[in-house]
Amino acid sequence: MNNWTSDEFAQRLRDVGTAAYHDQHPFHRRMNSGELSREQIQLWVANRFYYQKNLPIKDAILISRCPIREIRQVWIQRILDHDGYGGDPGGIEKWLKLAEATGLAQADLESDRLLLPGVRFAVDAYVQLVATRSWIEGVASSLTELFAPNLMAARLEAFERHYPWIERDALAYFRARLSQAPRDSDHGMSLVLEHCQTRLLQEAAIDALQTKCQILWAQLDAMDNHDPTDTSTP
Ligand code: AHQ
Repeated sequence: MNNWTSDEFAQRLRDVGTAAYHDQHPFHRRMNSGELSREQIQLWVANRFYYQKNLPIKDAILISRCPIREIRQVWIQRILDHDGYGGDPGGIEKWLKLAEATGLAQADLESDRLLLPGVRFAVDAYVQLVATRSWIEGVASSLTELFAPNLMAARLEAFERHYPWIERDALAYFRARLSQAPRDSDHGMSLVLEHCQTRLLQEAAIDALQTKCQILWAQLDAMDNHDPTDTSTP
């Protein structure tokens, strides 16, 4: 089979998100229309923390598997964005501030006390995907962020309108993603278009992105199906 042209390949990558990105998940739809309870917001913040704290781990694994120095030099910024660097406390610190603004204690997140099995296994599957597939498939899996800016903007608007009990400053994490996500997805898209030079690699990139969409979707399934007042979670 012959390769897709660059334009056709890029369009097929975008089509994956159009069909399966988690902005369309019922939990996000209810969040963005103001229907979530305080407990459901807390459940989401606590469970998404497990995703957030595993991002730098995932990115460090990707860097360790990428043989091209120039790519590693750029990709390392993602780790600094989350772990913090110099004067910037980083995204994990911002997420902990968001948690406190929802009424959670930082210890609730650090201890994984509220972590649902479905979220744990979905996030661990993301780290495993990057640890076991080629580095360029790992890059392709991060391209869900092509679709993140619209979701971040909708989320910020929804939180300010429907959840005024969360102070605006606590939403700093999402404001930072408005510029970090497009910067990252521009870089990721250019790498995937440049380094997937066979039809086989192009299809592997599509599969990695589809798998990542399912990883994001599965986390919200777990939260959507959990009654936050039910304290019997294992
Ligand atoms: O805050 C998010 C983030 O830093 C990242 C990094 C990127 C990756 O490397 O997979 N994906 C991602 C995402 C973040 N936020 C999610 C959200 O809904 O708030 C979206 C998620 C993504 O689109 O993959």
